Amino acid sequence: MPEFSLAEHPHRRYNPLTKQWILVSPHRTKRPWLGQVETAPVERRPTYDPMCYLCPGNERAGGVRNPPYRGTFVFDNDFAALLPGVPAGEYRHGDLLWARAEPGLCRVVCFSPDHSLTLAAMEIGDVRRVVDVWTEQYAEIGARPEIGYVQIFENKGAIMGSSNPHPHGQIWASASVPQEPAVEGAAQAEYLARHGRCLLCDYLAVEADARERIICENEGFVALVPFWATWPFEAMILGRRHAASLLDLTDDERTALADILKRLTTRYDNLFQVSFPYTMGIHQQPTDGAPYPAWHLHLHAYPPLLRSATVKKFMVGYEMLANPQRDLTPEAAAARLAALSEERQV
Ligand code: H2U
Ligand code: ZN
Repeated sequence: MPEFSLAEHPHRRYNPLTKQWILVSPHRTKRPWLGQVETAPVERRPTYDPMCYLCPGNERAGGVRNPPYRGTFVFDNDFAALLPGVPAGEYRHGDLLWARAEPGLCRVVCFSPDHSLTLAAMEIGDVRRVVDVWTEQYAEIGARPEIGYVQIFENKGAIMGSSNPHPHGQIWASASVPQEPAVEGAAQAEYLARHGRCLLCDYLAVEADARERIICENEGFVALVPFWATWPFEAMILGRRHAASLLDLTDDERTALADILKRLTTRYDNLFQVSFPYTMGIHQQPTDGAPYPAWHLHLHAYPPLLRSATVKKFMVGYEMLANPQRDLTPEAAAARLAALSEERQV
């Protein structure tokens, strides 16, 4: 029998943040691809779209008109999934039916007045202003006594469900800590209790040593394909220093975060020569007032594209019934992303 190889043999990988497993089938990337291969036309957008509900001066669905903003612009989501002032209440039938009222709020953050831009195409200084707005929003919303967690994210591209190509992201804040950050928070706390060190500080040290999955890096942050990545070109942005939230970043680190965001998203666009769709978000310390020494700020980017601008990964079959699976190894994905230019080619 040949020796076990991560690059050759089917195996499972463990995600220490979520305690879930992923099936990796590297031998399958050798199978022939008989599906259609298409190239998507590169979409060119105007800098202003009179029909866009996020462009400066335009009217939104609820009838409110946007101000003639020149930088970033934040407003309360007109169709908010979470609402403030929900009456406290619980519905319970033993251990079987259980529901609880969930107050919160939702906001939309326009990254730029320019309808044609994306984070990748924006100037670093303008991306830095987005980081500043995220930080201010996290501080302001998180300070509210009824808010326990602030989720900042961006859905980019129609296939990710984004309703509008205007550069924007969302903030959903809730009373309780939602599932994903709760699981990651518990895993980080458990690791700290067991090892006396931070899970993601230790993980970053392992990756810095292995240098097999790093995409790009700067003084403050490292972008890498995690060992346990589920999506083909999934990435994680990790702070080099143990910061629990955006509030703990220094001025230089905020600029470094803007820099790594622009560089990673530019590489994404260059990969298949298309404005690359993804869901990206910031995971950070809850704002419920409890101490969180184990929380290490990080970002996840989950892009669905698989092998071209039109071939998308779906989580179906085995993945819905058993566990997620991938063919391309995280090492191969990282090597492809690391080899790309940081000059915009799209
Ligand atoms: P997405 O593109 O990620 O769906 O974000 C756009 C958000 O903007 C979405 O949550 C909100 C939608 O509810 N929205 C408004 O608040 N006002 C509008 O006039 C249209 C869309
Ligand atoms: Zn617009």
